[in-house]
Amino acid sequence: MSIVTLGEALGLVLARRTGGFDVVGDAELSFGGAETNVAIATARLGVETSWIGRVGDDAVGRRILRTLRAEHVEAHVTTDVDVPTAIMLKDRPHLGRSRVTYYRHGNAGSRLTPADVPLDVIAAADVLHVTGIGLALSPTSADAVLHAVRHAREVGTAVSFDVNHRSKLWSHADAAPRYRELVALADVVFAGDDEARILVDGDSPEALARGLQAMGPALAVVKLGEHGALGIDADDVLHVDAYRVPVADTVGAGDAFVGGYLAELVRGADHATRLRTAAAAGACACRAEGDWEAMPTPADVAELVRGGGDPVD
Ligand code: KDG
Repeated sequence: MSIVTLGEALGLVLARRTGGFDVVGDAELSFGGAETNVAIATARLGVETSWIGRVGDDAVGRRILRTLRAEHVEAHVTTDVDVPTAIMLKDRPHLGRSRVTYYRHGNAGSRLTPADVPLDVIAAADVLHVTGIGLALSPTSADAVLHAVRHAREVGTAVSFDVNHRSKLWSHADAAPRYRELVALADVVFAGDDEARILVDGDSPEALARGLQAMGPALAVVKLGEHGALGIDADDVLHVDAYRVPVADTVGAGDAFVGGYLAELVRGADHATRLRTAAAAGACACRAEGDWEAMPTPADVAELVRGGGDPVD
C-alpha cells in the first residue's frame, strides 16, 4: 500500500505581520507545493509515501529534503546545479488580503523532465498523484507528468489528478485542453467547483462531478470548501459536510483533503469513509498556519470525526 506524488516543491517566505513585504521585514521560511503537501498528508496518515521532483543545490532545496525525510516521505529527486529551487512570497498587504508572489519560472522544479521520473517507483506504487500545476510550469514539466501518468496506466498503478488551477500560471483557455487530457487518463479526479467549470458545464456539484466522470475517471470528487464535497463512484453519489473548526489558514486544506481521500483509497475503504477522512483532514489543515504543518495524524482525524458526528448524508 503506497502512494507516489510528482511535482514542484518551492521555498515559502511567509510574512509574520500585516503590511506587505514593501515594509514588513519579519518573515519565516518554510516550503510549499501541492504535491509535497499531499505526500506529507498521506505519510502522516500512515501510508508509505514518496515524492518525485527536482530541487536546486541550495539551502532551500536541502531544507525541503530534510523535512520530507523527517516526515517519512521518501524523495526521489534530481538536484539541479544550474538554477535554484523556486520560492514564493506570501504576505498580507492589509487585513483580510493575502498575496502570493511566485519566483519559480525557469527554476529547478520547472525544469523537471521525463528523464527525472523513476519508472520503477511508479510501478511499485498503488497510486500516482499529480496536479495541474505540474502541467502549467513548463513544457518539460508537463511532459514529465504525462510520461509518469502513461507509465502508471501501463503498469496498473492508479492515477489521481487534482486540477489545482493556478490563474497566475496560465489561463483557462490554455489549461483546459491539458486538463482534459489528464482527466481522461485518471482513475480519480479532484476539482473545486470553479475548477470543474473550466472543463464541464453543470449547475450543481453533482452535475459537475458527473461531467468529470463522463470524461473517464471512475471516481470524481468536487471540493466545495466550507460546503464540504461531493463524490461519485461507480455506485453512489455522496455529499460530505465540512467539519466546523476555528480557521487559522485555509492553504493546504485542499491538499489535506486529497491526502485523506487517497490514504483511505489505498487501504480499500468505502466511499463514505474516504470522503469523511478527506473532510476531516481538510478541516485539520485549517487549524494552523502553513501549507503542510497542520496535516493530521490518524488520531487527529479520529478525534474530529468523533467530536463532529458523522457528516456523510
Ligand atoms: O495547494 C497549496 C499550493 O498552492 C502551494 O503550496 C503552492 O504549489 C503551489 C502553488 O502553485 O500554488
